[in-house]
Amino acid sequence: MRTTRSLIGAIVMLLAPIGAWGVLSGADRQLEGGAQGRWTANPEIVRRTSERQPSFNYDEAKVPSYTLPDPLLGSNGRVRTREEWRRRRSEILEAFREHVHGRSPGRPEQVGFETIEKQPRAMDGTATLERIAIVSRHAGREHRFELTLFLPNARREPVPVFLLLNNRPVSNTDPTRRERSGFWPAEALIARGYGIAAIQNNDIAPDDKVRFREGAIRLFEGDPGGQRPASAWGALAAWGWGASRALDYFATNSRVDASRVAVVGHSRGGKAALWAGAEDERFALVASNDSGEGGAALTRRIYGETLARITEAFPHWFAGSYQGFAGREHTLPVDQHMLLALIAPRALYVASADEDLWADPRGEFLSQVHASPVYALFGEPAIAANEMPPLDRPLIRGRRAYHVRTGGHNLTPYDWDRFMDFADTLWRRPTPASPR
Ligand code: GTR
Repeated sequence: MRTTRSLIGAIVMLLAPIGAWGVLSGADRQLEGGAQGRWTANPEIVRRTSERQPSFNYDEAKVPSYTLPDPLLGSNGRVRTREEWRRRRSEILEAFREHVHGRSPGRPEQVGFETIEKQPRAMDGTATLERIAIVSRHAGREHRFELTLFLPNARREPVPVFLLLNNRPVSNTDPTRRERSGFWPAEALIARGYGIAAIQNNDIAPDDKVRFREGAIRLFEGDPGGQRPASAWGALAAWGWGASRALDYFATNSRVDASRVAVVGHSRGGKAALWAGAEDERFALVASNDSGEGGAALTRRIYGETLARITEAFPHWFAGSYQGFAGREHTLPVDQHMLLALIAPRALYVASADEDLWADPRGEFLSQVHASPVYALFGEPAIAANEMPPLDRPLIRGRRAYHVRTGGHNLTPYDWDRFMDFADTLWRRPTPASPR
């Protein structure tokens, strides 16, 4: 009797780590080992969130099982080398364009930069402020938007720059610094020797389902009436396009090291930052904060926000075709781990927040896990499903990082400090001592 009971106990213990997630795909199971010390959602936060949003799932045990598409299995068979990955990468990129974000038009016929203001002794003399108008011309039309950039005066050499796609009011990135916001803690970045920049999503494509074309999209398409093609680009792609134009400017500024530019975004801005990094391989680092559904979180993992809800509430963010996958996520040729894989072998930071279950922290972490086979092609170490770190304990693994922070849906000085710590490990490696 006792033996039977302990046998059952042993089986239950063995199954526990799997049952706790209830959702392991084949690949999850493979990457799983032990399960000590990992983050799990706080039951009190789960209870509160489920009460507020009873029609969404916040119960791990109720996440239906799913199987992710294999990023390394392309139309030409299994990818084994970096060279073969290039071809597979184009296939995946194309699938995201066709089914998720739509096709970005690339560079316009002309891009020019006009200095609106230059202030060499900003921030008490510690930084140079530049306000630049980025002017695009195409098919006889013009579009302009503003870039705010602070560069540290203490550095003589070209510096790495963090560029925020700002989805919040412009006061968060105030160039006068009369208003200071933890959403864009510019002084802290300057103090650590980084440049910091921002562009406003709304200037590139208004975040509005009716007016979203009145910016960069109109530059290319004019004002034709009627239906756009199902794979026409949406606002996320337009915001990403704007980030690329900002990078065009950085490449002309001798105080910026354009080979070390990080694109950063929070929430919808984080979704756009990931897409910017996928489309434009000049970005050396991508940091997505609480990007959730349509960002870092796995779409097939039904937890928090869903594809149906996001495409209903924000149809203008995506290509029209994406909505067709509502409730049919399993038929998507891609999932978000493949979006992350498109960034390989470049640096990638995914950040979550403990109270932001809508964005599905675990689903965001699992995307990093399942991008591992692609990073491995470049000699980068894997992140395993059982390695989700505890609260406020960032995991840095080679050129990838992840954390889940205490608190809610927001971009905070804590997040920025961790992004900079990560960048320090990548870009401030001590140069090998020269022989005496
Ligand atoms: C929410 C949306 C999320 C997230 C968020 C934000 O309403 O459902 O996907 O993007 O907005 O951008 O703050």
